[in-house]
Amino acid sequence: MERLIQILSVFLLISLLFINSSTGYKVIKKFEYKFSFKPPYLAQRDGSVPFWEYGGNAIASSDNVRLAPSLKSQKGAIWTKNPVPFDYWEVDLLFRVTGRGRVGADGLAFWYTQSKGAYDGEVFGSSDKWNGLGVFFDSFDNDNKHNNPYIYAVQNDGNKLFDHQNDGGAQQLGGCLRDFRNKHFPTRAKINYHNNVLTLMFNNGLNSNEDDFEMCFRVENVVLPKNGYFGVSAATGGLADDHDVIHLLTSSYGAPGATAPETPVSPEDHAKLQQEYLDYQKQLELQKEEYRKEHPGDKAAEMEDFYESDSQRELRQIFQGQNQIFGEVKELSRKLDEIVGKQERTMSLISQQAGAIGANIPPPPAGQPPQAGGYVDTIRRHEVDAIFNNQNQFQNAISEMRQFVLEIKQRIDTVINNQAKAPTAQVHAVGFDTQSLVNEVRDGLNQVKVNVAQVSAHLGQQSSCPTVNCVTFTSVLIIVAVQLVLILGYNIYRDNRDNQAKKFY
Ligand SMILES: [Ca+2]
Ligand SMILES: [Ca+2]
Repeated sequence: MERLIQILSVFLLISLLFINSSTGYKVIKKFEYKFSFKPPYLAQRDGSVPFWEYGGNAIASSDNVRLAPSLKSQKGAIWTKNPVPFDYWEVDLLFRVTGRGRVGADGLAFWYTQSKGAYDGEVFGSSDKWNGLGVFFDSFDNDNKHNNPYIYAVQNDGNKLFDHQNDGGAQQLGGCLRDFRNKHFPTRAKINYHNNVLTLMFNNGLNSNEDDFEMCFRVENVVLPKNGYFGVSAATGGLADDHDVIHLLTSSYGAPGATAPETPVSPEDHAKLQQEYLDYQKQLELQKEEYRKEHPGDKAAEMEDFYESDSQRELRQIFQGQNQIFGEVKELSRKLDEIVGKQERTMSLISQQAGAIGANIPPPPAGQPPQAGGYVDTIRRHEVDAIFNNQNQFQNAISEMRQFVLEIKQRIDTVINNQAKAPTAQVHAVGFDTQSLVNEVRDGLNQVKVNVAQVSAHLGQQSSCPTVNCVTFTSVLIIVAVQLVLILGYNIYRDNRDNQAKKFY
């Protein structure tokens, strides 16, 4: 097992080696698994966390370390077993602080101290008067300045009492106001201590972007004791939150002397490193094989799953990408269905309206072909011609009647003139001339009557107008004019409706 771990550490050292070109120096950053924990095998079956010790009310599971549960006055902490052998480091802390209350308490602390702190101390679950650094995620507003939850760092030389009542007060090295409670995604802090500069970058857990960090504070000239211990602790008070640490990943920076001026890597060196890397991989495989033979069914083989291999990572990324594509395609399909549904509804509305228009048209008479367009019956040409003919006959008959009436009038005038010339004729009340004239007038009137009767009979056959004396010449002209206006109006109306019907389709 020891050998396996040694080889594993060398493997990680080489794989995590990178060149920081911006500073012009090679900076060796190395993942330190002995100062880290992470799921899915955070705690082993016996509840222990490899390379770490926890106590107080803390409980470790395979997924996280619950430092303090959401009960009143709980305290818990987890500390590294061994002192940190490197001077500069970066700690990536993924955690959740969740509670049902609008306000929570007390908070969570990250420590780097000369010696291990307590598991049920006074400062966020660990010891006061520490020598080193404390970074506090302080939920509760003790000084009532309405500035919590607050993140801040306090350095102590082992003699000062923490100013709890003022949330650190003047002891703060630096800090920022960030609400880290009850976030949808876990919150994340990167605490970086390099070349005596302390920096805290914070991810507020509002989205799933793991690189969405913002600067909380940066403090220079921070000198921390060497060979300290890492720890995380939490405490609740009258109010309570769950304080869960999901992972703590430590990387070390090489000591100041370990940073070397930038020199180009020669192809020979590169090939040599590559060969060494391949040799180590082979050796690792051999060792693992031997170990499996020696310890068949041993659960320590789980260490293999502790770290994700390149191919596993690639597979996971492909899987995530495909899930995303699948989601997008599903969304597109749903939108397409919506569009098709809307189109069908529109078509059915159009056909309903067309049906309603068709229902208003009377069916064409039997034996007659339906009208073009099939909408409205109309006055036909021959009917218009018949009306004109009737009107002409009316006009002729009326002219004849006028001539007769004029003739009668002339004859009456003649009779009156004759009587005026022969006054003596009064003795004979009715003279020969007068008698003959009266007879003539009577005959003429009879002839007019006969003619009128003939015209009336003739018109009765062709026209629906009941009698001749129902119309005068002026009224006939008015009727003709009204009919023309009606026909013209009707034609315009019909054209408009035809045009509208065309537009509708
Ligand atoms: Ca506080
Ligand atoms: Ca405060």
